[in-house]
Amino acid sequence: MAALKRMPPRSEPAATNRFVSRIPEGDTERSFDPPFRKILIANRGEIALRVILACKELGIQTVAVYSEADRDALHVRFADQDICIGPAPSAKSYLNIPQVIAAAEVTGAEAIHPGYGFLSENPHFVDVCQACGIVFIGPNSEIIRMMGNKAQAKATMKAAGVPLLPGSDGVVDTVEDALAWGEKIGYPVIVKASAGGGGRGMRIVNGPDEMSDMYNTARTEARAAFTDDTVYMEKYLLEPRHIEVQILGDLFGNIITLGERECSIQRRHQKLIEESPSPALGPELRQRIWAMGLRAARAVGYFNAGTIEFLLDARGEFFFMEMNTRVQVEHPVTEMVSGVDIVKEQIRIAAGQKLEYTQEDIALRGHAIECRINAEDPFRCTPSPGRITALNFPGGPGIRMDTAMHQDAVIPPYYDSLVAKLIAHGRDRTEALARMRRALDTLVVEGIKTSAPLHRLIMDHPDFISGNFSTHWLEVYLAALEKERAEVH
Ligand code: MV4
Repeated sequence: MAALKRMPPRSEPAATNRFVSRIPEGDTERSFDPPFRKILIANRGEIALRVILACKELGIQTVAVYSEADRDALHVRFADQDICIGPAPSAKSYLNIPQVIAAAEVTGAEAIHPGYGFLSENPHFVDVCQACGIVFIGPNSEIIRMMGNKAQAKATMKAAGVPLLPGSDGVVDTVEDALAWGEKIGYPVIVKASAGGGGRGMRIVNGPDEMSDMYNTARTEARAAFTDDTVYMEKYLLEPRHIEVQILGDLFGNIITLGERECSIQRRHQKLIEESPSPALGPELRQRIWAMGLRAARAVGYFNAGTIEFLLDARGEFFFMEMNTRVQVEHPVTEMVSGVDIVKEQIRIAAGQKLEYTQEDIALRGHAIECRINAEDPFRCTPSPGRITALNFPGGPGIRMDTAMHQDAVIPPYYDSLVAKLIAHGRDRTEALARMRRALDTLVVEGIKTSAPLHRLIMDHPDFISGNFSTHWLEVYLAALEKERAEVH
């Protein structure tokens, strides 16, 4: 290669132009061991693509699996190999363990990345992978099994000294016990399915007169949804915030945190907006919640990427709610403030490599916010599958979009409605919000309806701008919007 011609030295005096370079020297040829030769991605959509991008950077070959509805999907196009594993319904394809394992075996994939959802928190799948000599990119099945049982997870955390809400110690087997716990805890209480999480099999009980009905419907719903109908109880917080702590751990017992995410903007137990750092935490509370996230992870010998969910009350007290043993949808906000590629770290950890970072290496910078773009009518909350006829992806400083959308893509009705995650980073929250507004204004998705217009309204709302909101804020705001529309029409 021809050497670049050096510019002649400038004649102006440089004395007034002093600066400090933060660019490290001697870092041009850092080598690394590729963690695996080939990975199968047992997922679809933006997260399958996200994993493929990490593999490409690491020099790892990729295998995509897909259902008959996803033949033309981008994760199939960008993988090195692809295998159809069944018809459109996920039970017959993305959840079909024998088909996924067979695809890994015929392609010689050494490891499987499960993404989120589907098989990502299925301890049986992890056991099958192990029996077949395939590395599961995540924690082991014992950790997943324990955290999947929310009553058991709480008992473990209590023993470790992680703060919990006042509640039943373990499962509540009869209405009589439920009434006794109701008196002890004090109303309102919430009945939650042990096998639940994310809102299903949950009932709020305002007084003893409601207990029998609510307890029984919670159990019936839990039986239908999870076959496991055991439930536990805890104090119901009226306007909590949902704050979660991102953890990374390796197989050598090193565990670090990448800080917290604020996830209170949700509807029907689906998060819509996430950000980091949380506007609700001051430095002292932030340190305490991180320390408890680390304590929770250490208590179970956690490894790979994980998230500890807390509820924060109006008085600034926080309580362990549950632990997620997968990479989360909202991991990009943490990547934007930490500079850590969480998916790459997951892969390296699974291959038995040490964490690339110590806690001291982690310096969180600025503010990041994510809007989940769903294929749905934003105000009616109904799905809007179909063909994408025109697209423009926002860009410019501080913008990232994780998506598998493409021109003429058909969004199938069978799966989650998430079609894109728009992430904005800035020096502070004000700059991140300004960048998000500008990105939403230049995002074009035609042919389907998306939640983008709702996000644009939220970005201008005084409560959102001030950071003053709880988990119920969005429901109240949507009801107000609905009322406004009813009056106009
Ligand atoms: C709670 C809670 C208040 N107190 N737990 C759990 C799953 C998550 N998606 C919502 N969850 C909640 N758990 C205690 N102890 C409030 C919520 C909650 C909620 C509950 C019922 C109906 C709507 C809700 C919306 C946001 C948060």
